[in-house]
Parts: sequence; C-alpha cells; structure tokens
Amino acid sequence: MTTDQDLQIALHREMVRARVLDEGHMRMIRQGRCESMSHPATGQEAISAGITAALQPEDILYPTFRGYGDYLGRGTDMKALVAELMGRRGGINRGVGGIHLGDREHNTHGVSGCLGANLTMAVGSAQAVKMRDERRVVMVHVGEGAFNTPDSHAMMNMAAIWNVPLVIIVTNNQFVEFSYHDIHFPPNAEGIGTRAGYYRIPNKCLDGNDVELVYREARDATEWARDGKGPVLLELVTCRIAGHFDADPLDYIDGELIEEWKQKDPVSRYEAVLVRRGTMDSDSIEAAHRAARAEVDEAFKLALEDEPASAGYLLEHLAETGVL
Ligand SMILES: Cc1ncc(C[n+]2csc(CCOP(=O)(O)OP(=O)(O)O)c2C)c(N)n1
Ligand SMILES: [Mg+2]
Repeated sequence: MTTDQDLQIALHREMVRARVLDEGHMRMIRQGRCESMSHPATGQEAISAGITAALQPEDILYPTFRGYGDYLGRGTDMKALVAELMGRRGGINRGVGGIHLGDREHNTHGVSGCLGANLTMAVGSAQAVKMRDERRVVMVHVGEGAFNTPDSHAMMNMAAIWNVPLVIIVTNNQFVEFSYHDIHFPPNAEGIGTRAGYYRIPNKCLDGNDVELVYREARDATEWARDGKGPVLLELVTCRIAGHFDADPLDYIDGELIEEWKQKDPVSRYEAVLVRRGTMDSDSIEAAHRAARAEVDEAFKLALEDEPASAGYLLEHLAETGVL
C-alpha cells in the first residue's frame, strides 16, 4: 500500500523542514545569536511528519519538546515559530513562550518542562473532549524517559477507565538525556509500550524511521480513538543521532551505534523510496532542501531584526500570550 503522491511529497517536505530548522537553531545558538537552547530531533523526523499528517486540524496535540517538526507538521508558521525561539515580539507567543511554545490556532499545546506532565494534561483534555461530545482526538507525544515517570501509569489508568479519545505516541530514541535508555528499563527499553497492555490499551511497537508506516499507523490510531474506542498507544523506535541539547559534550555516546543508525536515516531512506517510485528525482529532492534552507534562513533573518521581548513586556501581556 502506498500513500498518494501529494502526501508523499508533503511527508518528505516536513521531514526536511524539521531537520533544517533544528540545524539553523543550533547554528544560531553556537554563534551566540540566540539565547534559547536547542533539543534537536535529528534522525527522528519521520515521527513528527508521520504523526502530524495523521491528525485533523481540530485534533489537539501535546507535542514533544524535542525538535519542532510537531509544530511544522500541524501548520505553525515558520517565521512565527523561529521568532519565538529567538525570544522576539513577533513570536507565536510574543517571544515569552520560548522553546516551550504553544500554537492555539493549530491546536498544538505548549510543552511543560516537567517530564510526564504533558501526559496527565492530555488525559484531562481528552476527557473534556469526551464530556463535550466532540469528535476530536487528543494526541500526546513523549519520549521513553517521560513515559518512564509515574505519571504515565496514572494517566493510562485514567485514560482507560474514562475511555477517552487519546493517542499516546512514545518516541523510543535510545537515549534519556545523557544516558542510554537501557539503564532505565528492566530488562530492556524496547517494547516499553506493552505496559499499556495492563490497562487494556491496545499498543504496537513500530519502526519509527519509516515515515509512511508511522503515518498509516497513526492514522489508524486516530480513527480508533475518534470512533470512541478509547485510548491507544504507539511506541516508535528510532535514534537521536545528535546530542541531548546544543552544549552536550557527547562524551557518553557510542559512535558505532550512531553510525549504525545514520545508515537508517529517515530522510535519505525515504528519498531512496521516492526516487525508486518515481515520485521525486534528485533535482526535486535538492529543490526541497534548498527551499527549506531559504525558508529557515529568512525566518532567522527576520527574527534578528525583530525586537526582543522584555520582562516588562512579559508581565504586560501575560494573559494574552497565546500559550495554551
Ligand atoms: C520531571 C523531570 N525530570 C527530569 C527532567 C530533565 N530532563 C529533561 S529532558 C530529559 C530526558 C527525556 O528523555 P525522553 O523522555 O526519552 O525524551 P528525549 O530527550 O529522548 O527526546 C530529562 C531527564 C525534566 N525536564 N523533568
Ligand atoms: Mg528518549
């Protein structure tokens, strides 16, 4: 089963935009021109592109803090997103949301810096959706580290008891901050999504670097939840082929493992598929990368020209920042 051509091109485009934005953000920080921090999702772009393509505009997303593909995939404007990362007044939250931004217009919630909190908030949202009898789905996207917090059990329990329309995405990316994930999970970290089984929540463990697989499974999961069948969980296995954040010393990283995962890079892997199918060729692929670089460069250029948000500005507009 293949996905129609427009969707294939869109999935590729969103992966490339997410990667180029991460690279641009990292560059700005290293050049001392951006005071925020960066948590790159390099190597994980198939997940953000796939899961967001599966959502309807009215659905609610609690995104991961890692990378900005979740926002881009939902339609957040690149310029407003970058201005936010740069702490500028033109930012989507007027520069005061920073890296934990939210996009009310696109039903994409702000991220809590407290791992696990997004899970419980998402269950609350899903219960609200159900009580209002709305036909929307709530999706929450977390890493395996966040999923290892006590909150995840409390929230799966509530989600199951209340039978809410919730799709739980666990990106299992080999790392939890500055450690390999194996040390956090007995007996090992792959398959942690099966914990949902105890709560009778259907779950699958999938290749998170196959963007079409991610899309199809996420779409099926959203349909399941939308049909009132209750919560569902997808564990998506991938690898963060970058540091935890911009100043990560990388001294705990096993180079061989990263090399192995670079061979499974979701962007080049999908490009090979698209060329084989004749959906894209090397020129159109290069054009997509060029367009993403131009879009990101322009957004950073405009943000640098924009006025920074000040502490006074924050207090003045706190109530209307747009952070959900
Ligand atoms: C409650 C809590 N504990 C610790 C942290 C510090 N912290 C930030 S990111 C992170 C690792 C998260 O790992 P994971 O959920 O797997 O996401 P990933 O970084 O792999 O995307 C940690 C421990 C935090 N933000 N909140
Ligand atoms: Mg992780």
